[in-house]
Amino acid sequence: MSTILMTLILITFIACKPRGIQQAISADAAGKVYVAPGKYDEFYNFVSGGFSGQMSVYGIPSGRLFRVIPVFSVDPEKGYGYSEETKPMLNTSHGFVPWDDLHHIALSVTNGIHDGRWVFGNGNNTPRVARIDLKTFRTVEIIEIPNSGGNHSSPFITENSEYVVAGTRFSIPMDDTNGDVPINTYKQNFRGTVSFIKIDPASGNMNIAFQILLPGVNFDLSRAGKGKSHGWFFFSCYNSERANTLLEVNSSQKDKDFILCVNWKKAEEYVAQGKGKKQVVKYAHNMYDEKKHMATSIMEKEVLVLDPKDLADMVYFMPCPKSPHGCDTDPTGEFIVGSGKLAAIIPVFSFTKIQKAIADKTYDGDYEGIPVLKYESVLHGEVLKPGLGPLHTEFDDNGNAYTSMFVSSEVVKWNIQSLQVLDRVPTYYSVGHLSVPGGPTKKPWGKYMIAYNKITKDRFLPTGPELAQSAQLYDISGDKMKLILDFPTIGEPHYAEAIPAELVSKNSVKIYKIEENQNPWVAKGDDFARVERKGNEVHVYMTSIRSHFVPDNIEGVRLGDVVYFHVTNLEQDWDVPHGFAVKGANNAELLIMPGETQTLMWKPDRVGVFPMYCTDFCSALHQEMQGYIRVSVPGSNVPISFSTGNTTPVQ
Ligand code: RUQ
Ligand code: CUA
Repeated sequence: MSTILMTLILITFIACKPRGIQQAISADAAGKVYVAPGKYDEFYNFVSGGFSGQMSVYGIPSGRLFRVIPVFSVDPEKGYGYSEETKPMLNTSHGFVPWDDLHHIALSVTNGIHDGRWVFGNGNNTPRVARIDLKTFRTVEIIEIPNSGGNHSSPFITENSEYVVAGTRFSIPMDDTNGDVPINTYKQNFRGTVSFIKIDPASGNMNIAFQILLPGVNFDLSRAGKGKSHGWFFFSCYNSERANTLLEVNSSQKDKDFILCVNWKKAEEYVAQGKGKKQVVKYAHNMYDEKKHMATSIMEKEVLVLDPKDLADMVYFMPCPKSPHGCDTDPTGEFIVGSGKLAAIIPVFSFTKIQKAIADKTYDGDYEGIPVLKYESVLHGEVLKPGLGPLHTEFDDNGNAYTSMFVSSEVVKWNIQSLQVLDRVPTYYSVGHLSVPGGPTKKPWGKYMIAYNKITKDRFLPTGPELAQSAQLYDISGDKMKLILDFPTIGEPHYAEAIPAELVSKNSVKIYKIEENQNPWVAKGDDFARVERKGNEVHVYMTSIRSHFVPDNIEGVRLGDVVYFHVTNLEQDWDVPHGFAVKGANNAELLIMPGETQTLMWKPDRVGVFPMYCTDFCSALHQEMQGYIRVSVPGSNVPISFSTGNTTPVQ
């Protein structure tokens, strides 16, 4: 093990030790984060949930949690992934995958500025990209990525939301090859790809436009160019050693790895000229139809691959010390900051110099056939002694950068032009990503910086072996950064973005119009409520409205039947969902929004009478919102019958 690595690991342990909290907070902090009851926060903060697979939404500056948006993981609270309508959202080429690991957030942008339309998230494990509609705060589309493993450098976005990208963290044998190869043939058989997913400007729908075939390195993070560098994309990568075992040591051998510079406008030209090769692959593409209240999943069969070996002037490698993680472009698009986890400096690259080096062919040889630009020729300069373990950089509206230092547990503020360190503040502890509202856009809103930490020892009341995950809010409106709030988060927060609240709140959907409900199983009023048998399937078309179900007594189901409860919420009032649950169902509840239809599948496992009820406290008579369903023996001649309010005694 190299000594630098040993030192860093040692320092990691020291850094994780609790420090005194006396220096933690500035005197006027409470006033700065206090949002009085009934008042709204200034920003929405969309925070990735890491291994929870979800995204959560907080208010800034209060740190109040508003919502957890289910994305890649099932969510019994909302019935997501449990209702028949939402199950297809989690379909993949591997079948139903009810969990993932969501690291990064990308809010849609127009002209490089947040537009409040969609937020994208990546699934790291079974490579996927999701789109959430900010009118409903619901996941409306998920696309799987072929030729990929560990979709980490994703879903970063171009300045007019033309594309979100997906880069492989794990290189793998390509999907159309016989993947049954010895793992130690990594160098021959494993490749990396970066995918460009086209966003339809009107609908937001995603489609993989092309993939670029690359050497078997580990792509880590990425950022689009903007302003003058619009048309380019930058991806950090580590493991240029192309090791396949004990990466901890074996991928940290070289002094420099790379940032990949992709000229995606050039790639588009090649695509238009028919230069891509169609490859047979298999990946799921899942979409939620807001009128049908229902998702469909289709299996796509082809992807277009561009190979830089045949296509010049499309990709270049730029040396970057050492195992770079974050790769961030400043608001002007001129500067690209590489953060080498094991580097003692932070290199800042100049887009103008990159263009000149390319024009002059100032190369330092090639890497697997791809030109490597000379480090000195593309460097704007290095931030000296920034701290230890630089990971990620965000920007304010005054030409300053904020870099998280994982090992030394601090945030360092520095000037992009002069590269001078201006300020540093401790974080508690081991900070990962940072978020400045608008920080990755052309127009940072400044004011706050939020740090998402990996370790929280001693910051919150203990909760057993696993402690609260945490974020810390800093005021960056002055010269000095000031810690003003700690708040716990859901899952493990990685990246987050924050956006002025009014860009989102004004578009919020309040209800779904019942007359526009096109769900095939809708019952648009009590007159349409019914129970129908189709072979061994029993379909219950049920309505809910304060405070009853129609029907609330159902008989004629037999053991061995599969029962589908299609529940339509007839309410047309904001914030009046009804829930639905039945005893013993190997399923979650449904939570049905006003005007929406959702379906719960239930396979009764025994004979008897089963209660069902509304799970969401919807009115003073919510506890009365209940019913029964009777299950008889197989072959029983109890006829299908259903009613609400029928008090006729049985003879
Ligand atoms: S990462 S803590 Cu998965 Cu974005 Cu850097
Ligand atoms: Cu409906 Cu409670």
